[in-house]
Amino acid sequence: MLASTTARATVRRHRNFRGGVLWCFHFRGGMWAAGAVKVSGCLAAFSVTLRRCLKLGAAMAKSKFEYVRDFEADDTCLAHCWVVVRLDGRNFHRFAEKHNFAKPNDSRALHLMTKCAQTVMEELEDIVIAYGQSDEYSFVFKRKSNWFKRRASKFMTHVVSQFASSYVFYWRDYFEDQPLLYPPGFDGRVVVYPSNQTLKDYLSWRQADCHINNLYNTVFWALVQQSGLTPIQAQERLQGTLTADKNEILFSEFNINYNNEPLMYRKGTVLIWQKVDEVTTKEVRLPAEMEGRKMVVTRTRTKAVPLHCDVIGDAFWKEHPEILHEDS
Ligand code: DGT
Ligand code: MG
Ligand code: MG
Repeated sequence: MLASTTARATVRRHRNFRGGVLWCFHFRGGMWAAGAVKVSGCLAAFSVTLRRCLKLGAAMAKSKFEYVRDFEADDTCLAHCWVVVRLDGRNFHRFAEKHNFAKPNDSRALHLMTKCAQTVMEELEDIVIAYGQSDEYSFVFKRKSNWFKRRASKFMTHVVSQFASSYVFYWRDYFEDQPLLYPPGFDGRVVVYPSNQTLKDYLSWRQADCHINNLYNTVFWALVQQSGLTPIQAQERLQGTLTADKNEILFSEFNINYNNEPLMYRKGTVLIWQKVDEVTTKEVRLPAEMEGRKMVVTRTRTKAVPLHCDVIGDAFWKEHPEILHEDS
């Protein structure tokens, strides 16, 4: 019992009001005992105080309720693996309907999702890349991250809560004329990937999912909105069709070349850290001057920058080797 108590205790040195040194024992953020000693030669007294403090600590840690701590699950993510947190909007089918999202893609909604993901990357630590599409975003933590001792619940809850509060906080910046009718929710999960290849395959899987859904939705809504089919009829028309068939319907019936659809819709959004030059104007006023002069100031900052590119092929990983680098 004593061993576990002392392991959690820290000793901090403070200066007391008489100029002596106050050694304080802190236990889980709260100070539970303190011993004061003049540096000038009271080591014996200090050691007595120290022993008393440790005894007191041991007695306090023996609370009969202490055992409940053992019920906490150990959810440490395996060392040296990539930790991925994926979140997804709860019942966004309904949320999109209620908030009049454009079909099949609402660029305001997608940009808002990306703004929230940038906020997550900038507020939290150790995220090297994120990928988003539809109502989901995945965040990849550094292999060597030791943030919150790699506890899965900490990774997941911090990501999801930061994202959800950002979604509400920034809503009006993207939906000026559309009030937020009720608070949206997001679920989250943690998956641990043991190698660079499994991580790349994970991101490829999400991007392939984006492609499959977006192609389907693009044809589906063209059939409903432009050909006047009911949703059931459109669904029946598309049953059993392959990618080539859907491309053909789009081209021959709606004059749409799927490859010319916006990249953000077809590929989703990748967020990576890049150096960006930020240009601002500052007013500088010399003492002799009545009016300030405007000066252009350029600052280089590292920011989470959105890209709408392919992550399935090798080109992306060759162009950005730092993402999978050993030190990540
Ligand atoms: P869940 O995740 O099981 O709680 O249920 P949902 O409804 O969120 O289902 P999910 O995540 O499989 O699918 C995402 C839904 O979000 C899908 O029904 C369409 C909707 N959604 C996402 N982005 C857009 C958009 O830009 N425009 C429209 N109209 N709908 C969107
Ligand atoms: Mg969802
Ligand atoms: Mg989803």
